[in-house]
Amino acid sequence: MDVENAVISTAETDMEMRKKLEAIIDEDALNWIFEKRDSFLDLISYYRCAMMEVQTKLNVLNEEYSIRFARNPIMSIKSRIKTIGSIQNKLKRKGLPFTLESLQNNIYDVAGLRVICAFTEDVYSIAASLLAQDDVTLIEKRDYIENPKANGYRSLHLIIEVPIFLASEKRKMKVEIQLRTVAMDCWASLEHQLRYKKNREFTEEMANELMRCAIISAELDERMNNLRRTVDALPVADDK
Ligand code: 0O2
Repeated sequence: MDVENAVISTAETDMEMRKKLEAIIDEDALNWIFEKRDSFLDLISYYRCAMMEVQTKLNVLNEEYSIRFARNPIMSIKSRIKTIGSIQNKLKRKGLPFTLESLQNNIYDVAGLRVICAFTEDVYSIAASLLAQDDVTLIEKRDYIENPKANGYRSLHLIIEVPIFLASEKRKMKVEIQLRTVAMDCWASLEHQLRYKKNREFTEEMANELMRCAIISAELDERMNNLRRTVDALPVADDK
């Protein structure tokens, strides 16, 4: 059972819901959810609105690029709201209390979008176009393409703040955007699957092999970029 669905469900009595949730999350999270359920659901819905807002901005950019350059720089967009369990773990890891204030002030990836682009250059053009918009504020940028993580992970991470307009107020909400190429996404998805396989030891040799795969993936992006530049430089033939 999904924690968020259980929290949102109104059909069940509190007692029934508590029983189901006990199997998934710990006592602290459980008490917190029951005390703050309404405010928590409001907050999550604001994050969902902000996520939709940013996704629309990205779709608009993709549409414009497709008209101007006859191709789509964005191949797909995935979105997700962080689960309660994952929020709780992150707060715990950072030694922070499990409160709504603490969540809003310290967890910047409650609303997350993953944008898969065709080429590395598209990652940077889309990021630049988004950040140039006057209602978008950049809070944090981590360029793991320029500076890959020690394990080889590459992506451009942005934390931005955007306004959402509610019936009687305007709120600024944070959204995390991970921009990456198809090759970067392929590596990250497979690495995640391999590394988190249950009850298996992940050896140093495996980590080294993953690193070699990351280098091949970076080379693939580089060669594809070069190929695209060559194709773009070709004279345009007349339509028959
Ligand atoms: P989920 O379920 O994807 O949300 P912070 O505490 O914010 O300073 P954090 O959150 O680790 O540090 O930030 P970072 O390093 O920018 O990475 C956050 C997200 O990037 C991760 O989310 C992953 O989605 C992705 N990511 C980062 N490093 C790796 C990696 O080595 N491999 C893969 N496959 N993905 C990575 P979470 O937090 O894992 O959870």
